[in-house]
Amino acid sequence: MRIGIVCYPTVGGSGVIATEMAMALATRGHEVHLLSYDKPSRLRRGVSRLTFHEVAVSAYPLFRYPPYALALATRMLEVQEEAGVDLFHVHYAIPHAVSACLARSMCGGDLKFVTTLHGTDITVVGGDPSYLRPTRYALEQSDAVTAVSQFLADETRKMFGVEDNVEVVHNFIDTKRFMPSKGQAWHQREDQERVIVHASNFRPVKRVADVVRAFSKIQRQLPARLLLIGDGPDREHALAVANDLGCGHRVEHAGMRDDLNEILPSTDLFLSASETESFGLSILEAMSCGIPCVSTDVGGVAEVLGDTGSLVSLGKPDEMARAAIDVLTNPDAYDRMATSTRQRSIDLFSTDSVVCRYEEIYRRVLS
Ligand code: GMT
Repeated sequence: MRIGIVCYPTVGGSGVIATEMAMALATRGHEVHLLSYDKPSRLRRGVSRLTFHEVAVSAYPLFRYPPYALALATRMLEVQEEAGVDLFHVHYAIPHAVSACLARSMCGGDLKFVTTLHGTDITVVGGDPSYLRPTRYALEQSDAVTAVSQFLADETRKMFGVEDNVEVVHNFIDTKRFMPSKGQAWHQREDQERVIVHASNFRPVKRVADVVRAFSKIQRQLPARLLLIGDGPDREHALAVANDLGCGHRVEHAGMRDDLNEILPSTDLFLSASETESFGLSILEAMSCGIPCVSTDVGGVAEVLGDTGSLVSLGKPDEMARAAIDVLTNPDAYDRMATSTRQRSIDLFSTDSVVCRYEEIYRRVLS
């Protein structure tokens, strides 16, 4: 098939999944066209049959907000005409699905598109009255709509009243790139220092300060350090909280990294304190590396973790700390958790099985 994929290029999960999908589909023999306003950070060089198309938006002084949705619709149309794309797969509804509708209208109705919902496009942004109606319209016009968790599919039905089926297709992970290390776990190392990790875009919804608060309790009882990966608006606040709590010297901010698959295996526990998380891709990345996770029990996280991690209440860093200390003081339970978390990522979330499901959806849409 000739497939156009539209995504945000940033280090957010939707851009990561879309880019990994583009590469996986090209590797499986499809011709893939990836459209975004910048080269996605996860895009690796030298993947044959994969072409990146930049969407350029002109910054005319009259425009307070450059009309990206229009520029994207135009680029989609151009790519369809030049490359004979069979269908587009847009990741994150706003505004990508609306641009797809416009591109379809501009070419006389002959453009198929599948929309994948990722999270805040429904749970936060989609509820904004200024986005709700065009987003609902675009979902109704989509040839297929998928959501990355059952939680998100249910939310979509509730918030948007979309009658048609919203199919659940979970996110996936390359379990051969994200692998456990052959190094030693904390209980086998001489210093026994536990390396705790958190990776996110540091948006308020991630509540990174709660991760720091939980860590502050943990490090009072165990030798530990916290590695914060990623960047965003709450970075300064999180680091200030660490200093206020007197554990700043044990917190390292590693910034944006594209070598997570190399960093995660050398850590011992992943913490996530999000307020909402439709899936939690970074949790899955840690799981695939055999790193146990403690997360708030929100959104679709339980679907990802199953019984291989610990779920705690939102906004209760003390509870998070207790769960983490339990895991990090019992070597046998820790090893069991590390094995089962890795196995779950292989059994349920491997790239091939999930990409196959998308191929079936494409075939159905095209038939
Ligand atoms: O909504 C965001 O925070 C960004 C969004 C994205 O574009 O990365 O993240 C969402 O999609 C990810 C990939 O499907 C999920 O793993 C995240 O859980 C989801 N974020 C939220 O629901 C907050």
